Amino acid sequence: MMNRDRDAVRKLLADAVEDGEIVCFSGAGLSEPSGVGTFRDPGAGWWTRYDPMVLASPRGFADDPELVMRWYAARRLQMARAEPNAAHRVLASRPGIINVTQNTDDLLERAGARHLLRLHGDITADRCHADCGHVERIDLAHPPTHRPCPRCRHSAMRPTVVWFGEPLPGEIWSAAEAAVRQCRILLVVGTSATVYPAAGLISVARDAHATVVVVNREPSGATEDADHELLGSVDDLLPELLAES
Ligand code: BJW
Repeated sequence: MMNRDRDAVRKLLADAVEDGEIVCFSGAGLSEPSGVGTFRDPGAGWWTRYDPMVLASPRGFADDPELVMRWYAARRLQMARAEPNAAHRVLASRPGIINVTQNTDDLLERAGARHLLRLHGDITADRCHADCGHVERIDLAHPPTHRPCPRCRHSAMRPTVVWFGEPLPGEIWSAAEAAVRQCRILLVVGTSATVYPAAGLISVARDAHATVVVVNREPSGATEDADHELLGSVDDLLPELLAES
């Protein structure tokens, strides 16, 4: 039966964090209190207003690269204005927590997280779409528009993120799977848990007999696998659940 007891969860986390046995698997809800848009929240989520296949797929980029880069410029400006919130800060302050995130923003890094695996890439850089090897760091406050790759000139520059239909970075995925297989607690934070293979980490944790703790504003794709589910905002709940005793 699902347990919603905050004190029980706080105790579980306190024991496991000392032993370095927590993996936090996060999504867009972690950065929502910082003012970064989510993807599927009714009304506010990007995918409730725009077609993900137009903005976040190789086909969409081939069809209209100017549009895709304008959308990334808008998101980059939003991220440039954002600051890490209390949830980023508490996750980063606990060296025993391995952060596996689907988020492409740099807020966990800016909060000081040291052990961080980014499954869907990093929006703070662009690379050549044809993979000639050219990569450029981006100033989020001055995002670039559509432009050719300056090295190979055959293709265009694009964000170093993972679009639909593209594979996740292999080494990062393997490291995330290995960490989840070995953890005692998988803390699932601010994700609809609907995008694969990332959401499959929850089954990996279950198969390895880890305890699954979900912290989300509403029930999600992780609900049925949760041993504990706490509903609320991450910036309220995580500092309380991970408070040092
Ligand atoms: C709060 C809160 C607060 C809010 N406090 N909570 C069937 C058809 C077609 C494709 C597929 C299919 N089945 C599977 C696939 C594959 C596909 C997929 O999963 N599709 C499903 C959607 C159906 N997956 C892929 O294509 C992946 N690649 C792949 O499978 O490769 C295979 C391959 C192998 C070998 C060769 C080639 C290919 C890639 C997936 C890439 C996802 N990319 C995106 C965008 C790019 C990144 C960027 O620009 O930033 O990544 S999509 C978007 O979704 C983004 C996110 O990382 C990802 C997950 O979203 P997330 O984080 O869960 O956000 P939301 O908005 O969904 O949820 C937020 C939650 O927070 C909500 O529940 C809120 O309630 C909550 N919340 N505020 C607490 N304050």
